[in-house]
Amino acid sequence: MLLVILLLLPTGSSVTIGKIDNFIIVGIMNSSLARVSLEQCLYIATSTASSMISTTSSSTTETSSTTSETSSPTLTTQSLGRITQAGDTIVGLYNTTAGGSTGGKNGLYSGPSETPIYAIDGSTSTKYFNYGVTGGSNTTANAPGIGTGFYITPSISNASIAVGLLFATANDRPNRDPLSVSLEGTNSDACDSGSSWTLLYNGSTGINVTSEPDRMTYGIQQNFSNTTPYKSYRLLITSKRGPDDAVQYSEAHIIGYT
Ligand SMILES: [Ca+2]
Repeated sequence: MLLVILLLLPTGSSVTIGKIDNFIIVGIMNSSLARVSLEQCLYIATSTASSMISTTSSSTTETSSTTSETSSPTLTTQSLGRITQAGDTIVGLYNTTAGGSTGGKNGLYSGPSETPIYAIDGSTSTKYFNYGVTGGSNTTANAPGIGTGFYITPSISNASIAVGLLFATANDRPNRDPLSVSLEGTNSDACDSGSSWTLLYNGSTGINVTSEPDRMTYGIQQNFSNTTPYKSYRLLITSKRGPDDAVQYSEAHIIGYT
């Protein structure tokens, strides 16, 4: 900025031009009145310059302060994905219903290669197979395998929030496909006690009901509302496609926030 201050004084006075930074001073030097005017002029110029510098500094400070407030927001994020994964602590169940205590566990598998760990290993080439108490040689009823499942304590977090389920079919026998399921959560270590569980979901597995889906294929993820974190979960099959000796599926994952 360029500021010019012009003093008008009596005829005969000589003119002196001075400059302070960006300020040009025009004054009178041959009379006491003129000197006073020049001194006042210099004072005004200096004061004005200081005031402007001060104002500029203040603006800069305010701008910096505003920028600082904008660049430091507090953000809270949660990660949505599979809560369950290979290596989690998982216990196979049978003869068990939601709200009830464990009716049986760690048994009625077809063999060591089809235990619950294969429902969470991330591979649709492996499966979890359970006859349940009415299974085995009984291939004509719908009951075999109903009431089987597992409880699991995810290692990813001890306070996950479950909001979905994702199943995948096994390699054969579509009538063994699970069609409906219940999911409960607990923060207790008393996983065999029915009273420790809270029901979170009771509905479709997401495996197609009306037509037989491809083998070793994921169904549609089923979503539900829940905002409560839990340490452990219990998943129980409540129906299957048709008469056969067991329930089986290649994958069963809980989806949620950690
Ligand atoms: Ca598997």
